Amino acid sequence: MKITSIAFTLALVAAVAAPVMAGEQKVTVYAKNFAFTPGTITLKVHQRAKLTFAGTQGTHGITIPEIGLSKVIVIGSKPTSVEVTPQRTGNFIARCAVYCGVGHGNMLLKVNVIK
Ligand SMILES: [Cu+2]
Repeated sequence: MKITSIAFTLALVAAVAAPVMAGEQKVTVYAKNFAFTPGTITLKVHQRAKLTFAGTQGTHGITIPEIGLSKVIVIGSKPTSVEVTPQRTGNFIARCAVYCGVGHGNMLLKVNVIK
């Protein structure tokens, strides 16, 4: 458990300390009961993207394995940023990964990865 949390902390520090490269995509997605805003994001394949998730109401979660985001990110009041580099094009649908109430099942984020 300790090793896991240290590794997690180091990964977080690395993610925060990573310089933003020219041309890097930056997208912020807000989560509230029961929607992601924007509801659709578009990323370029093979291009690094910094995704920031911020909750404005409730606690939610997201995982998008199709673009390399395989662990659930819990979205609370503190924004969380992750970097991904999508490896294939396609239209994917991510669902809220933390049960948040009656509208949970309708809480979707469409992720389009284009050339
Ligand atoms: Cu939910």
